[in-house]
Order: sequence, then C-alpha cells, then structure tokens
Amino acid sequence: MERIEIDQMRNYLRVYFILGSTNCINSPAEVLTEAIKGGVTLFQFREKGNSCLQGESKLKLAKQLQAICKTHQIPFIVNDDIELALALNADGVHIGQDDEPAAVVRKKIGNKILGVSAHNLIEAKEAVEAGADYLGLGPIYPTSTKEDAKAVQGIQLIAELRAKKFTIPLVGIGGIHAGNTAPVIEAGADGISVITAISHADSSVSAAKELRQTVELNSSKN
Ligand code: IFP
Ligand code: MG
Repeated sequence: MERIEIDQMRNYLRVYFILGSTNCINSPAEVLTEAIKGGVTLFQFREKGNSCLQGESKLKLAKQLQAICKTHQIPFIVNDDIELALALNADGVHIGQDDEPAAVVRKKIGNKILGVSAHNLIEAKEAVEAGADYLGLGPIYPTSTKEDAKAVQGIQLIAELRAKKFTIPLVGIGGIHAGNTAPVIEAGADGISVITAISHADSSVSAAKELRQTVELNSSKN
C-alpha cells in the first residue's frame, strides 16, 4: 500500500464524520449507515468520554463500524488508539497533541492515513514534517462535545496556513453545521468534520446531505 495521494485525501475530507457510542441516541451502526447514505466521505471511530466502551465491547463496535465503511468504500480511521488501528488493519489513525509524537506514529502505521490535530502554526509545521496526511484544525466554533477542547480559534489558522502556502489537506472541526460551513471552506479547508451535526440530527441522512451539498457548493468557488 502506498501513501495516499494528496487529491484523494482532499476528496475524502469533504464531509468527515466522527462517532463513538457516547455520541448517539440511536445505535452507532444505524447512525453511520444513514450518514453514509447522506454522503459522508470519511469516517473516524472515536470512542471517548464518560461510560465509553472498552476492551472487547470497544473492539466489537469498531469491527462493526469498519465493516459498514468497507461495504460503502469509505475509509475507516481510528482516533488515538494505534494498537486498535493496527489490529483491525484500519485505513488510518487520527492523533492529537497529547498522543505519541506524529513521527513515531508514522513509523508504527507505515503508509496508513495519518491525521494530526493542530492549533497553531508551529504544531501544523511539525505535523507536516512528521509526515501527516492531513491536519484537523479547531475548534472553529464553540462545541460541547470535547470536554478538554482548546479555545475557539475560528477560521484564522486555516487562512494563515493557506496564505503561507501550506498545501497539506485541511479539515475544520468544532461546532460546525451546514449553516456555518461556508466560511470554513472559503478560508481554504478541504472539508469539515462533525459529530453532533449528524449524530444528533433528527435525520442523519438529511444532515449529511446538507453538509455535503454545502461543501461542494463552496469548494467550487475556490
Ligand atoms: N480533528 C479531527 C479530524 N479529529 C479529532 N478527533 C480531533 C480533531 C480532535 F477531524 F479528524 F481532523
Ligand atoms: Mg487524542
């Protein structure tokens, strides 16, 4: 397997859906299936928070969601848990600044997709040098999903990285929904990442559809 191509990565980032068992009311499998039906392009399994699954039950859910992704040819990314990603032969991993250094993770996962969260220019530069395939930038807007979230940063870092000619694929995250997606794409992000905008929506299909349409509409202006 080769490293993912940059344009392929950009396409996958358009509507990046993240989910774990604590983020949904209906079953994760149902929510993911609906989200894919609506047009999400990439999936991250993020099992975190109070009363999240561990051990066998976490593994079982991961396998179930990975199978759904496979059926629909959506890459399956694992948040934080490198061992799980390797055990399942996942398509990639996403790590934050508190996880193992990106260069170490890159060595462990070979050519699998590597995503890194960055909050400033220095973190972004380091992640690129360590071999990240994409950067997650946020929180763009206020969010209550992440208890340890950093200060809201808006679209400024996205715009700054593009102004400085960073070509790495970028995805915005944090408090994003269809109604506030346009500025994120206009600033230069390749896509948006959401949890609750889809998982807590009355219809996950419709929510995903609307996000996808909004991203496509605003990308074509770039
Ligand atoms: N960004 C992303 C992603 N995922 C996370 N889990 C996170 C920040 C904390 F959208 F993938 F870039
Ligand atoms: Mg992390």
